[in-house]
Parts: sequence; structure tokens; C-alpha cells
Amino acid sequence: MNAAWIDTAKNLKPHLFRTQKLPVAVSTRLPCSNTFQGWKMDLLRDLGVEETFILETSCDLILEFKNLTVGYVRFEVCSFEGILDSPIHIEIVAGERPLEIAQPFDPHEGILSRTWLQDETITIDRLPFFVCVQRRLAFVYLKLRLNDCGPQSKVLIRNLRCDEVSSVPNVDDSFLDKTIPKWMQQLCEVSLRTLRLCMQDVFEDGPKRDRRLWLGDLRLQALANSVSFKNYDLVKRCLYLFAGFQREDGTVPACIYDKSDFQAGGEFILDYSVLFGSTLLDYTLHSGDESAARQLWPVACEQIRFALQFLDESNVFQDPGNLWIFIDWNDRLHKQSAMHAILIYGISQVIELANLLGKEVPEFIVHRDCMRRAAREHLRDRKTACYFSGPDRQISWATQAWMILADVSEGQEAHDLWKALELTSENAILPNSPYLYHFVVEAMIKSNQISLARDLLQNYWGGMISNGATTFWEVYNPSDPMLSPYGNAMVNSYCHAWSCTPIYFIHKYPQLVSEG
Ligand code: RAM
Repeated sequence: MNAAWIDTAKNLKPHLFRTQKLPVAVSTRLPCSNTFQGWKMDLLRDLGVEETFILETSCDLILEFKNLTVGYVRFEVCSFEGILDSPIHIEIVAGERPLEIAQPFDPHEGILSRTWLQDETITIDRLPFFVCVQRRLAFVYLKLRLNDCGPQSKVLIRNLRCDEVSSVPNVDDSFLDKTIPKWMQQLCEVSLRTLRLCMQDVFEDGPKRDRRLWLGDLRLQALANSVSFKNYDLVKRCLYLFAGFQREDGTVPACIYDKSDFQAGGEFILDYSVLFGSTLLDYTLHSGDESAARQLWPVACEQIRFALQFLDESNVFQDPGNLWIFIDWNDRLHKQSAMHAILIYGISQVIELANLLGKEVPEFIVHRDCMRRAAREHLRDRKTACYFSGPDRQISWATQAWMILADVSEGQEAHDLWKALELTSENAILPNSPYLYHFVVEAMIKSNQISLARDLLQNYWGGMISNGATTFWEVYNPSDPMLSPYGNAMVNSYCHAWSCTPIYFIHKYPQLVSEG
């Protein structure tokens, strides 16, 4: 642990901006087999500005906000009819998706805590009463229910609002280019909202869950931030946090908690750690501030050195089996070859950082070149022309994408790799998360497959929008609506950091627009 670096991070604490958001509609939920996840919200009536609602015993009032919002809900409860015979219970349920409003939370299933689901019960003894929900909520829908009211069967709800919070002010239209196709504008708008709502005291992965700083998510958030809000101090703060919590063996933790004081999570993720240097390089290039890179440079090198111990005598990465290699949320994915390529990529990025800082890293150059040769020699299937992973020679999108990003596959061969992948499509393992899809799009652009990249942006991220998203999701597999890494789609995060990069692609690569 490096207390001075953690202090640097603490001193970069951002100001939180507040914006008031009001509900726009009263809705009801209906089961609907042809909507994603099986529920839809039906409009009962649109709302004006200062609406008052009557809440009746055991009847749900479902309020809908225009877009997903993150913040503090408050409202007044006033008497309407009768005497307040006994205390009132008002139950509040907040949901990012109709699913959370439509289905009961209990009995709770899955591997994560029930407490991530957003519900509260408020007890009221006297009216009028001002409710300020203490917990910061992330939601589109808010369900209120009046319970145990005694003879008093109705109350009034007044002035309901959410004080939205973020470390960047409310989305400003100036980031949106009105000359690009409508669907791209929508992707940009949803990307910006996703990013902005994840920008709190640190870059959070998801404002509903985990509300934590994760190294892999940070990298993609920082990219989207570089073409939009340009809040480089927040990126710097997060980099110093990871570096400040460096462990005995030189590695950085995969995540940081921001609860009472900062604390490092116990998790270590090898692919995240290897990309620390890449995030540092991006920060330096985007912000123009070299001083952080000069200080944190040794940390970037240590991540690479740690990972290099897992190369075998042929310079092929071997999974030691006791480390978390993430790549994507997919139990079927064989990760060894993608990890091999990520390590090459990570080394290349550290070499680029070295060049920028005027440092020499000859041993990294040797490793990078040997590992590229090893991949071509040992991990490429001559018959299919694809790169494979493991004894069963598994072919996946993850492995192909990372081999291109690592410059193992280049030029025409990289361009043709996508065709080869399509030909093996029956067996190839597809991505499940926008995190891996990000690298797939990046690899498609790099190998000059512009229309493939554009189609993927339109169909995958655009698909979430067609399914009602106003912010992008943690996982999305169009053919598996209830997919959840945690065994319960209700705890999935539907405003998730790592999915916010369409705006980055659209700004960074004008050919996505011009070659339309
Ligand atoms: C989850 C979160 C986070 C991700 C890790 C690996 O807990 O979704 O975004 O980085 O997994």
C-alpha cells in the first residue's frame, strides 16, 4: 500500500452535481411473451409537472421516469381521508427494468446478496411526513404501495422527485453530433447517459450494483470519457487508487470499494491487471499529463512481469488454474489463448508508454515478439485459419479479436479472419457481455472490417435500445434474455460502465459514419 498515492487520489475527490428529475408517466405492468424478459409497461397516463397521487391500500402506484436515473428520491405523504388509526407502511420498490417491478424479489435466488435489489419500507406515525430515501437508487420505475393502514385507506403523495447525482453535470447536447445517422445519435446519447451515471465519487461499474471501481471497466469508461466529458482528474484519481493499493507481489487489485474509506477488494483478475499500463497510457495521451505516468510507470511494468511467469518453454501462456482470468462472462469460454493475446497487447502498450517517457524496455520487446511467433506457431489452426484455445482447440470470438488487437494476426489475414470465423460459426463461442463486444468492434475496425463493426454497433447496442434500454447493460445476449452471471437477471446491472463505448467508436473512427 502506498499512502501518498492514496492521498493523491483522495485529494481529487469530485464535486457531485444534482439535477432534479420528475416522473413522466403512471404505468402498469403486463406480462408480454414477445417483449425481452417477458414484461412490458403500459402507459396509464402522462404526467404534468406538479402531480399529486392518491395511494390506496394494497394498490400499486407505478411511476415511470423518462430515462434511467441515479439519485435520491423524496416526496411528501399527506392525509387524504379518515383518521390515522395506526402507523402506515409505504413500500418502495425501484427497478431498472420492468422485471424488477413485475416480479416479487422473494424468494431470492442467485449467488449475490438480496440486498442489491432495491426495496425499502418506510413507517409513518404522523402526517404530513417527508420521505427522503437514504439509499441512492438507480431506476426507471418506482413502485409505491401502501400497507397496514388501518381504517385510513388512502393517502396523498406530493412533490415526488429524484435528485439525480453525478460528477458531471447533466448531459449536454454539445457532445452529440447531429449530422450522423439517427441510430448513431441514439447510441451516443445512451452511451453518454450510461457513462455519466456511472461517474460518481469514482468511476463505478454500475450505480445499482456493484457500485465499485473495477479496473477493466475503468479502462473503457476512460476511453468514452476522452471523447466526451474529458474529466481526466477522475481517471487519475482511480489510477492512483489502484496503484496505491498495490499488493506485496506487485499486482494491483481488480476492484476498489468506496464505502467508508477506500478499501481494496480481495479479487485479482489477471487480464485486468495486464491492462493497467494501457489505461495509464491512454490517460497520458488524452490528458497530456505525463507526471502520473512517470510515478506509476513501475506499477505498470510489475503487472506485466507478474503475468510473464506463466509462459511455458514455448512462450505460450499457460493458465495456472488458480487465478481469475475474466475475458467475458461465459463459463464455456476457454480463456488461455485470449489471455495470451491480451498479455502481448498489454506488453505493447507498456512499450508505447516507455517510448513516450523516454525509457527502455528491451526485455519486453523480446517477450512480445516471441509470444507473437508462438501464437502463430502453436495456436493457429491451419485448417480453419482461426486461432484456437485449449486441448479441444476451441474457437471463439474472444480469441480472434484479441489476436488481432495483439497484432498476431495482421493485414489481409486479420481481415479474412472474420470470414473464417463465420465459416466455423456453429462451434464458435460468442461473447455475452458488452465488455468483450467492445474488443470485437475494436478488432473489426483494426482489420478494416468497417461494415461488420457498424452492423455490430447497430444490432448489439442498438438491440438493447430496441428492448427499452435508456442506458446500456452489463450483459446482453439477444437469444438468452434471462442470462445472468449471478443466477438472477434482476440483480444484473442495466446501467453498466463497460457498455458505454459506442460513443468512443463513433467519435474516434469517422469511417464508421462515412463508409455507410
Ligand atoms: C462484475 C461487474 C464488473 C466486472 C466484474 C468482473 O462484478 O460486472 O463490471 O468488472 O464483474
